[in-house]
Amino acid sequence: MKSIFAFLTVAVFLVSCNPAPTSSKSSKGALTSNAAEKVYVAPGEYDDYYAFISGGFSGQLAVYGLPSGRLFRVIPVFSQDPEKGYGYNEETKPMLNTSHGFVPWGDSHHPDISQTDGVLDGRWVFINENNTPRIARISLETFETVEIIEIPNSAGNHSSSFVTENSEYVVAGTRFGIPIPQRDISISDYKGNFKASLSFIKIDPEDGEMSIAFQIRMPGFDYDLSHPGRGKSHGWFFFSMYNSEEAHSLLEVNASQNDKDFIAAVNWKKIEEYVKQGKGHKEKVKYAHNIWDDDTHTATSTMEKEVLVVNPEDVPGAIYFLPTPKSPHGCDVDPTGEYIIGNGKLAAAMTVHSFTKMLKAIEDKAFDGDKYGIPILKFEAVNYGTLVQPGLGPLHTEFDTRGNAYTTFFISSEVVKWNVKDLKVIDRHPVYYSVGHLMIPGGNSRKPFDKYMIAMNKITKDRYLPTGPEVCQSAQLFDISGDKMELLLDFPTIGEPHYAAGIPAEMLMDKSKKIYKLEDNKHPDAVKTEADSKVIRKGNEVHIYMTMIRSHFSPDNIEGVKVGDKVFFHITNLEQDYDVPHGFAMIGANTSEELIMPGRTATMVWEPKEVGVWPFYCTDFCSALHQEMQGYVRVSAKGANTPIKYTLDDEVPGEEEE
Ligand code: RUQ
Ligand code: CUA
Repeated sequence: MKSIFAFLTVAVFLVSCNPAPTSSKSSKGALTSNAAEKVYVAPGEYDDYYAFISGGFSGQLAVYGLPSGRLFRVIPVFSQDPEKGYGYNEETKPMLNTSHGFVPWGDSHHPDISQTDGVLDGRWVFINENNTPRIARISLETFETVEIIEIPNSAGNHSSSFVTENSEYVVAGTRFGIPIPQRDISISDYKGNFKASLSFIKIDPEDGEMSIAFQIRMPGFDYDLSHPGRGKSHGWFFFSMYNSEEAHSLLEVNASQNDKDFIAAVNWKKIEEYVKQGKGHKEKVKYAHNIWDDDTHTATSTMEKEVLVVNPEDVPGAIYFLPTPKSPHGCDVDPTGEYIIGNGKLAAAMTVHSFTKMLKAIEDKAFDGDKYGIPILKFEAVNYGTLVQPGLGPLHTEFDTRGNAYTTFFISSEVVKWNVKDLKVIDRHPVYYSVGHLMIPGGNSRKPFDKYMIAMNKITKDRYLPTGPEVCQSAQLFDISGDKMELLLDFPTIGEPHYAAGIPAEMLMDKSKKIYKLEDNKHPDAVKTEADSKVIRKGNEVHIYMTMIRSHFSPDNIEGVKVGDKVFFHITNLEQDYDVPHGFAMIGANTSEELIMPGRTATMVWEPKEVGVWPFYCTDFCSALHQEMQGYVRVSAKGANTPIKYTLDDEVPGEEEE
């Protein structure tokens, strides 16, 4: 217990004795004179890289340019977003459906870009939700969330969402042990009774659709992070874990007792074979699978009822434990696939395991007992070596193409560059402060693009103008092309960034979608010409089929709505030009605006509560006559007999033609 307190004391000490606030005059000292030039992207010019940075407890994914650090866009994923109507309009609400019902918020951690042959292919980015376990897939053509799958038998979906080198699988692993199936038992019965799940989610190679192929039922340790093997270790997946003690209270002490926890090495190819033979058992579960359809512009949510579960003892030779000091957080595999690095948060050294040695140890049966039937490999038999005293509190490691690793140290607030083969520190650089993840574009693949690295920091007090008690979240950009890391730029981020994924801009920019073709719009409530716009009453529902084009709605005067009605605005944006979305907002509506892209349809529900004449308007400044883009709905009393009437310029749309 003492050693933990020692670490915590060091942590507090290091955080609290950071340099005094810098003034704008003195702050440039640490930078070389041409740093500004290196990050300057002139007006109208493009950045070299896209960086997708997790929004942490915002639940979203933010898109930045590198090297400028400019924020381009926040992609709503697990949380409602009133800016875009995501999770508010009828089309996107099903995306946030779960087995717990509609969940408007999530905690997003680790984005990872799809790969082909171990190289980024720029098709999709996946990201995990930690709280209500889910994995999302985002299209890199539309920069929209197109699928969310819930993970059953899981809690604290943290060791996720990493992708194998041909995007065969994206994995999801649980941080919290839970009773599986969930049931009413005493928490003190944790040990042996609480279990964990490692889920392998198949990715359809054509359309990217996810489906849970199998779930491995593991002992109730806390699986923290994971990485796929690559190259020679393709076919394996590595999961770090803490709490091999199976503690259930005051984990900061009770889960820090063992000198070594484990990295679990999972031979997924072997389990895939086993499953192909029809083995494993099905368990009754409930999890939501939500898919966005780009033709109908609508999401559907299906409640799935079954999952295939594999017990490790039934597939001998598929899973091994690699002893790893001490409560490892990050678990990273280098681009060659040979080195597996355990970032032991409480360890004085970094542990590097060798994949080749691991295979040999398995062959030699160099075991050190087992845990719940899973063989523990002898530490010496798998360990390549250790990097002694590199810093305090290692969390995550990324790689370049030159055999170097870059590790973040939370407690000593620095990034350390070291050579993986020689186990020698080459360079170290302070960060401001308490760094979590770092990211090199493609750093998770066989081909990193090793020009820039960003460090994502948890604490930034004194780095920015204060904004009350809540301080900026922040990233720092480094040039890593030379021998020494060079700090270039600080830039704020949204939420608390965990991991990020980066990709050269040229791989995405040309395929970025510009408009939705009206003729391809298969939304059942779309109207494709003004003449087709109309209003229909069905009992106490009023359906308004509306169009929008610069700079009016059709219809723009609607009468015959009554208090107690449920009014559906089905709105189609008729524009077919890039960069002309229109918005829609209705006074008093208990929802967000709609922001509708050219050629798309979206639906907003409004339940008027008061008699009167109520205006609506376009929220997006779309033309010189944007302010004129407005209209009215007349609302009569509940029992009134005002007939339905809808007009544009006092004419019924489409009537002249008949
Ligand atoms: S975590 S700061 Cu959510 Cu990936 Cu390590
Ligand atoms: Cu349309 Cu403003």
